Amino acid sequence: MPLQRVGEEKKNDLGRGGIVQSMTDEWDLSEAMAKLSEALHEKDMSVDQLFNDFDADSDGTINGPELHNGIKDMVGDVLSPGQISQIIKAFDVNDDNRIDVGELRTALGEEE
Ligand SMILES: [Ca+2]
Ligand SMILES: [Ca+2]
Repeated sequence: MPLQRVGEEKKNDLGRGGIVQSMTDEWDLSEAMAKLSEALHEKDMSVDQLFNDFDADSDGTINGPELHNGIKDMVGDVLSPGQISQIIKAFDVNDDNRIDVGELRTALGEEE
């Protein structure tokens, strides 16, 4: 094991302690968001970078398929369409069924 940063250990237990069941009823939106936020910090990316990464067609919004692929690449979880739409609903402030960069910032609690 390489050096482990103190304080990270507790958070990582959630994802690494066991098999992550992304396809069950146990799936939990807040946990998915926490993982996304954690991945962001691990990769040392800003929310803007993450957004540009997810927004495959660069139209300034993230739709369902983009979110699905983005989470798959970023977190490694393959989410169901139902789970994706739960995330979009939770993030989507202006109700256009897409996530814009401001909504993503709010959702991930960017502190800048
Ligand atoms: Ca897009
Ligand atoms: Ca929106």
